[in-house]
Amino acid sequence: MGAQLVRPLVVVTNREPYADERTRSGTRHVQKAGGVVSALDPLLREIGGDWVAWGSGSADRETSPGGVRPVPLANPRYRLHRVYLTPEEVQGYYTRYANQGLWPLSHMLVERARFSRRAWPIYRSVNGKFARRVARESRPSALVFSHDYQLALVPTLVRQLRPDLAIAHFWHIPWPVFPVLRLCPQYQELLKGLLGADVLGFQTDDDVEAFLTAVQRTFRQARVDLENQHVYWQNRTVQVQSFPISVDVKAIEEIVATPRITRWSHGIRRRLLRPGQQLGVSVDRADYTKGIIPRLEALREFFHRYPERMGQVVFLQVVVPTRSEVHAYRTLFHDVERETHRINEEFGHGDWAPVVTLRRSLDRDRLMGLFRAADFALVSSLFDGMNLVAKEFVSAQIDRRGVLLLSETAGAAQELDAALTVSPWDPEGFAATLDQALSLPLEERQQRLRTMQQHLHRHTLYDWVTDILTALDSTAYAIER
Ligand code: GDG
Repeated sequence: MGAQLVRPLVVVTNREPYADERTRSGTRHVQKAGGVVSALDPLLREIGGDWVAWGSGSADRETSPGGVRPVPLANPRYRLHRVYLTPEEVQGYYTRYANQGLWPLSHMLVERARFSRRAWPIYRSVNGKFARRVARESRPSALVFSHDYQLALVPTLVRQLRPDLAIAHFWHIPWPVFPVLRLCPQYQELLKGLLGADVLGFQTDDDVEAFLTAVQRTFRQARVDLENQHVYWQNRTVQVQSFPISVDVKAIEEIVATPRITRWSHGIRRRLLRPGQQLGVSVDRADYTKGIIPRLEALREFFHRYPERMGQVVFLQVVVPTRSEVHAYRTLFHDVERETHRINEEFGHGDWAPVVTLRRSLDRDRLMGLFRAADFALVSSLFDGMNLVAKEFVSAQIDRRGVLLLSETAGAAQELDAALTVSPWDPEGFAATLDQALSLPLEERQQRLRTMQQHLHRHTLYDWVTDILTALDSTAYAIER
């Protein structure tokens, strides 16, 4: 990719792309995992700019004089501006309001959502902290690109401080339907916060429609143009549009074709499989929205219904630790281990264990190598804004032998329509589709992958960002691939 920066860019996210952690012998510089970071870091490395984020690493303060850390360390390409939060702020803004309130609500898992009256003012004031930092670091005429449910108030707060800036905000997770949104006591404030943006991006048209409906039902003074996806609000036009996020398909193809990852990829098959067996994979943050337990239940159902499949499949589930400060996330690990153990006890025999659970993160190159190595991938989220793992799996399948089983309630399903569809709410159906996947002729596997790979080549990560920034200012960027 070649890109030319015409107006300065300021990215704003909750999570920082790089953290510095204290160790016994000094400090360690780590790149953080997660959808948002893996989408934006390659872009800023290419075009440069500024990134404002919460400095969450234990050694962040020492390593960033004046709160600024040029990154990546080995070859600095952009400036990371760290916003520091007190433990009370982290608890109120991040753990409680964002992760125990907005996250489950947006995924329509209403019984898990709790909105604390004490957390709300903290969420608001931390959004203010981010907005002030953005206002301070942004050069005149900069484009601000803020992100997600932790920072819903940033667009309006930045606009109040710096009306000269153009602001795009992208909402990475689903937008809940109005009867669900209304359960949040502060939903009107959240809508007002987001309407401070010039461009408001969502993953799918369903999200856009749900957002526009909420605005229409809530504010009599807003004029909503459903057809052109505009809101006229406080003498401004807010463009509300879907921009499905994607992956850097070429970079993934290149990584998995290197001799090192090719060797690793073959090696993992040799280590895990006996001749004739197929390798299934799933990779998720340990999050209840990803449907890990329903997936394991479907696997159990699968071996019950199709006993002849015993010994034919090894399923590797990588569960990456995340948000361990939230109780529901800590208990999920135990549940995954319990379910894994149950399946292996019930169906395993000799040296064959149907499920292998890996509770740690892998480096990105190996992760892509694992996707290349797999015969099938299970992505069975309950709800998911997009799901980059599904797109990465398709991109990494350069040998074109893998089958993607994808939940229809993940945003990715709207584009990857050559995947086999599964529902985490339908274990029998899930099991039947898995049985079908294992017998899918090679030609059909290839055809399905080819269709999806072509789509990803036409809609890359760079198209996503170009489309958003061009919607903000058609003259802002020249990005060539
Ligand atoms: C949110 C939305 C939306 C995972 N394990 C490791 C690792 N990862 C990488 C994956 C992928 C990313 O993290 C996860 O992205 P997802 O899209 O699957 O999910 P969320 O984190 O929930 O992301 C989601 C996304 O934002 C972007 O808009 O798609 O719907 O929920 O890239 O590969 N990376 C490394 N090691 C791991 O162990 N290096």
